[in-house]
Amino acid sequence: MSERAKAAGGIPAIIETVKFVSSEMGLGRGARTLLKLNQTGGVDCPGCAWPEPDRERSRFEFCENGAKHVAYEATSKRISLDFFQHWSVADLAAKPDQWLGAQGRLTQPMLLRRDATHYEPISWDNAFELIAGELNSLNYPDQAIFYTSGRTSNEAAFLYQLFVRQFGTNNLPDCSNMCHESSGAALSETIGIGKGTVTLEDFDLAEAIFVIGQNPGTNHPRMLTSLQRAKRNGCKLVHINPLPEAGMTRFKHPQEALRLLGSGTEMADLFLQVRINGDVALLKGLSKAVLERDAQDRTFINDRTIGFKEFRDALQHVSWEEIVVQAGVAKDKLRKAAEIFCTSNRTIFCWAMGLTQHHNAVANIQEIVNLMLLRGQIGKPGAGMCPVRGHSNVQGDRTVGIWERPTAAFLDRLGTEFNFEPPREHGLDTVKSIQAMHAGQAKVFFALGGNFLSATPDTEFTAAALRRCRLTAHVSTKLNHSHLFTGDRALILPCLGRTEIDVQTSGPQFVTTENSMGVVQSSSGTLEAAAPELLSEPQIVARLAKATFEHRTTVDWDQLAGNYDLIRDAIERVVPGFENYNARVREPGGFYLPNAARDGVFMTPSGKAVFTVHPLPKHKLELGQYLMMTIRSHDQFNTSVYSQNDRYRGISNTRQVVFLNRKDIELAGLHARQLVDLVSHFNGEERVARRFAVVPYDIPRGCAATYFPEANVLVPVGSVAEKSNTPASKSVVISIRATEEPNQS
Ligand SMILES: Nc1nc2c(c(=O)[nH]1)N[C@H]1C(S)=C(S)[C@@H](COP(=O)(O)OP(=O)(O)OC[C@H]3O[C@@H](n4cnc5c(=O)[nH]c(N)nc54)[C@H](O)[C@@H]3O)O[C@H]1N2
Ligand SMILES: Nc1nc2c(c(=O)[nH]1)N[C@H]1C(S)=C(S)[C@@H](COP(=O)(O)OP(=O)(O)OC[C@H]3O[C@@H](n4cnc5c(=O)[nH]c(N)nc54)[C@H](O)[C@@H]3O)O[C@H]1N2
Ligand SMILES: [Mo]
Repeated sequence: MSERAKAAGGIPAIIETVKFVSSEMGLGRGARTLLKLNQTGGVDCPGCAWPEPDRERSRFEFCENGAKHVAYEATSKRISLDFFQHWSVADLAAKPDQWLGAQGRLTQPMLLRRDATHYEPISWDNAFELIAGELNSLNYPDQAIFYTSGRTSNEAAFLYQLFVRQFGTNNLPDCSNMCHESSGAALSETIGIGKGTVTLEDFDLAEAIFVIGQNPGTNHPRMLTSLQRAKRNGCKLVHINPLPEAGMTRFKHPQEALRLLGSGTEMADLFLQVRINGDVALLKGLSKAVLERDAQDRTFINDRTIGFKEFRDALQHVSWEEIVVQAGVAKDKLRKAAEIFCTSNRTIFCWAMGLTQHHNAVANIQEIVNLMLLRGQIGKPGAGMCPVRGHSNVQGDRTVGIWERPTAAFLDRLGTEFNFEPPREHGLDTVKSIQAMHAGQAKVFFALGGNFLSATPDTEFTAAALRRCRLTAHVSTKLNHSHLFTGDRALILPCLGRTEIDVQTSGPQFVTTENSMGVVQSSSGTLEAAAPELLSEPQIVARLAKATFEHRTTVDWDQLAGNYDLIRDAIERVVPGFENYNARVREPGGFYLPNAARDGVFMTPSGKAVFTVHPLPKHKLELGQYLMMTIRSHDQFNTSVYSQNDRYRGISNTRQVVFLNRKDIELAGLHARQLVDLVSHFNGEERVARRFAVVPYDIPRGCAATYFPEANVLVPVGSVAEKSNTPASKSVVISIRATEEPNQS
């Protein structure tokens, strides 16, 4: 453990980037690839979903972490055939995710037979036939589950959902179920669209930006550039987080670092160190302060919203005492934040997983909506809601139909376009899929990307669920734990990554993605395929569909997978907002999807934005219990772990740590670096994670933090957010026990 970093970015970020990229890719190939990243006509960074500037782009539109995500995919390391001959599945299963990912790219389809100890090669044809055989022998289509992770392009995602719905089910869980589902649910109900309402240009106009429950220095580093620019325009920044995250405190832009060599830009004007899940209280405090100052926008409230009176009356019954205790933030600090909020005429609220992964996640976000409606801050330039998405195309996948609860209108258009009757009954989300497999109700699990086992809650329960399947099959670029805790039989289907050249019968293809701000843009790979056997994701879906349906299909799969323009034409006819898709996406920078709320129109049943009333969450921590959040380190992309370091938080050579307040450590009779076992408590059940080192940290009393995915064993599968069913992986109740050292004798 070393000192916590005082600033994010700077020269250490440059050194780290060069080291990692050159070790994975070689320096020349690495540099050539990075210079294409996020350039018009180049590769859309497979890292986060933060947008690129619409007009001028710098030569270096990428960050340290984006560069690492690219190098991780574009590595020159390969998993060869002897690797799988050498390593048994059991031995591989015991290796950490970091080791598995570091072995290089997957190069050929592999099969794990029933009761076999090792994976063996299989041809693509045989692999598709095997899956088709299992699918066609199910009693009914809902016994199959089709997961998607958010790197999948619009084209692959659209084709995939078409295949799944022709097969006859809406069982399309995705990573979004664990991510921004709560934002989608909260915003659709209140402002009539489940997406954010700002564009990048709004950041230049904003007078105040609130960043709550998000760590952009690590997870959306390019966002810091926008925040820095905003600051220089005189915008005020407020950071609301249990942790004083590095990038939000001070930021040295890596591209300016060489020039500046100073201490960087002072970022947040105000830091509110909220307790974990104290945000409903905190946001209610801000709303209360707005009303007390009589700073609400009466015209906006009267003309454009409903439910204000109920909201105001309910708020009167919430006392400042309760607010201060639950938020863990003093009243004068809340007043300072309210002062910034009330004196700004253009305010943006940004948030991510710190708000979406709690029982009351939907309430968290709807309290932001309440606050913003009070001052009419939605639907005008320089103001609005900004849920900052995670995976680079998680928003696009949902737009083109990856959703277990599709609207009737979408299914109608899909059915008309392809001349079939799509299933109407809603399907299973991620948590329900795990439960269905565990209960033996689902038998085939197929994943287009991702690492289902490590990303989902309750690792041991999920492993048992996967083991009860007849077949588990994964389309992947890298080896991960989901390949190693399998059904009776398992398949690894290796695919092209986004950085690679994709040639189909009609010639070289590009794919498209949608970023956090609803911009649809193209992405073309520049590197040779990692191995000759790799297929593109659309090709894999098409061949699987052909094997499964034979003549029972209304779709010309070969034609679509042979020319992605045709897939885009079909998307244009099925999904509103994609008019002239092929032409517009070829223009530099792509195009914006329509967003009524951004334009000030609320597509709710009443045509108005809706105030909502939520109770203060109940916290029932017993003595010796803590509320634990599972968060990302600076050196991982979700379950892909790059190193054991977390530079900004001063952690090196380990991820098995639990961050605790010094005073709590003292009171519990623990000491720094001591190894402890963490026990989570839910409905009388206990789950244990062993041997975590205690780290004293600047975190509120009663709170704890651990890393995802190591701590996922502690997240109970049944502990979910209301309405969105997102695992409450930032609200885990734990207690701490000294680790019993194994008996030496
Ligand atoms: N380098 C890198 N980039 C990524 C990813 C990655 O793993 N690595 N993942 C991508 C994905 S899929 C996503 S969804 C995003 C995730 O981006 P983030 O949401 O920033 O990711 P987390 O590490 O989960 O961080 C949550 C933040 O919320 C805070 N927090 C936790 N609980 C609370 C709370 O109760 N209240 C408040 N106010 N704050 C809280 C934590 O202290 C932390 O700063 O990043 C994307 N980008
Ligand atoms: N406790 C806890 N759990 C969490 C979270 C948390 O904060 N705390 N965060 C949640 C969130 S926000 C998310 S988004 C999920 C993430 O869940 P997932 O999206 O399922 O997980 P990833 O780790 O992003 O997936 C990594 C794998 O994707 C594959 N891959 C990478 N690129 C490609 C590609 O181009 N094509 C294909 N086919 N495969 C590819 C590689 O094989 C790699 O091993 O995890 C969730 N789980
Ligand atoms: Mo995410």
